[in-house]
Amino acid sequence: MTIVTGSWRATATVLRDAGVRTVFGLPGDDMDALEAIADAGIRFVLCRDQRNAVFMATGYAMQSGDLGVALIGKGPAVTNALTGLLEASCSAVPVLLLSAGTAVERRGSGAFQELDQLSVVAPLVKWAARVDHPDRLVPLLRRADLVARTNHGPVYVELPDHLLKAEIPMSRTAAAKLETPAGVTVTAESPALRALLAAKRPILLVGGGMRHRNRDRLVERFAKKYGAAVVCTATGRGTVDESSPLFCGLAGLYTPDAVAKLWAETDCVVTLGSRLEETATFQWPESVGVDVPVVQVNVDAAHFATDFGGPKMLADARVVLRSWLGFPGGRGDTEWAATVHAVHAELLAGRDEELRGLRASPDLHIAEVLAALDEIVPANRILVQENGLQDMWSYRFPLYSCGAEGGSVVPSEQTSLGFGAAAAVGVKQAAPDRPVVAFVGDGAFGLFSVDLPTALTQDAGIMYVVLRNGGYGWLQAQLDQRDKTLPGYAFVDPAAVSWEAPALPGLRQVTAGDKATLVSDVTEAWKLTEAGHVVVLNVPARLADAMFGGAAAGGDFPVVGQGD
Ligand SMILES: Cc1ncc(C[n+]2csc(CCOP(=O)(O)OP(=O)(O)O)c2C)c(N)n1
Ligand SMILES: [Mg+2]
Repeated sequence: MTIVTGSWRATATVLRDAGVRTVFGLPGDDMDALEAIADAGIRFVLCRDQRNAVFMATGYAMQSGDLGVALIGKGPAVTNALTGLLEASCSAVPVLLLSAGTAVERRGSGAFQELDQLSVVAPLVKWAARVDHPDRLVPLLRRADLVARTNHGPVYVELPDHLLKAEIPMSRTAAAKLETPAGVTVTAESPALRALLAAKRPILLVGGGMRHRNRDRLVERFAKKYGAAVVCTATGRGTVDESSPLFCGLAGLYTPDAVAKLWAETDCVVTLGSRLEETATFQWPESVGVDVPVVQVNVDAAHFATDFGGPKMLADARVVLRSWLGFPGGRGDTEWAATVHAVHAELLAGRDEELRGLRASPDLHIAEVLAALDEIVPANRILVQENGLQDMWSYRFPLYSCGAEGGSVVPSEQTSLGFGAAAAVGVKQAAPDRPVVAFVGDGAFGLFSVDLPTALTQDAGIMYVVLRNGGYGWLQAQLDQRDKTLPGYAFVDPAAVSWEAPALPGLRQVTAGDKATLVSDVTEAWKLTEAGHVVVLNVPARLADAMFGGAAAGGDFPVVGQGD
């Protein structure tokens, strides 16, 4: 049996054999990990902040569908990574977090940066282990890999310091290739299928669980066969071709007005790989899940939303779709399909009209920036999003749409501020040949900024469109809605609207002046990005230019969680 000296060297070998090509992280004091990873031919993206490292690994996993790996030290390094684990967990993506740990002989002695790390990460991971003996290292790492890939979430492995120079036995066997059954047999008695066949006005909701599972356009074919409207959750975005005539935008909070009538009339909702969280189901009609069945297909029973009645199928949604497609029946050419086509066309016409109106007014609008990006950056771009007051425009189909070639990475229901800005670095690693555009608020960008130098070390073009409204616009809008003012407190600083990112060597910045120069500004930013630069396109934004008006814009401002 081969013996490898040192836990990190053995780990690097296991990772390499598992196909890992990139690790994101910030090693602890000892540099063995860095050296071992580099020697194994794996790229180590050296971050400044562990939270960002896990965000990057999560972005990598979301884009590639493959394992994202982050590597960190111990104690505060682990607590700092927790928000990253929260995102990976809520996005249900395969991420492996590796950390250092206190040596077994020092545990309980008040050792430097000692922490019960297993307890701290436990609620956020699918599986966690501490390797206490050299013999367990390879089997536990292999299990971590299997669990992360199949249980849809992050896993954690701690490598304590007493193994730093240990002799680690490598396995005599190659890592097992995971075998997953190719099909399920859905019979005519299946309650889910019966609900589907009985439906006259179905809506198909595509969740994040369908990412990387729609290679041959199964969803679009299924929708056509059954004449269903197709909508998606934020995380599910990029799975379906949004130029398909049955596509009608995002669900819940982001539902375009014209689509509300489809929700009012539907008689069956089919959801694929979604947990039906609050944002995705916001303002659904009361009848949905009561009189109108919600057919849910998920791989994990814990992901079923039990607030909604209707058949539940525990299976891979891709496999189920294939089976459903094979069944005779389906009513593609219905009145309902015609209604859905008409809604799709109405959305496109509405966007054109809205843009015409906005272009005719003197101010620069975020919607116009999105239209310019759509025009100038090639269609295979991946848009990486945040969830602030103003970047939220990018959630509104078809103001921004993700065509057949396009990609999208969106934060989970947790909407951790700064996720998208950091994830973009991981997305670029996963898709080096595609344009990556991060569409972020200045608050999110500020949180990420400590790792802007990290992005610059990668010699890969990323375009950051930073909407500068002077700070935390979302919170300012909440404050502005109150009857009672709180003098002396503000979440935005009007002077900061004209700020730029810190001047760093190699960083290119373009500031969008006004609408007259918008196209040339975006073109310049894109040309620099295409040439391999990290580019910040600073866009001054007015608080009133918000998708959900708020008091600032004199419109309605839905407060999620308080419903109405
Ligand atoms: C870690 C974290 N803290 C707080 C929040 C709550 N939050 C949501 S949006 C927002 C402000 C975002 O500011 P910015 O990115 O500039 O976007 P803006 O709202 O200004 O458009 C905050 C603090 C969050 N989502 N995540
Ligand atoms: Mg802001």
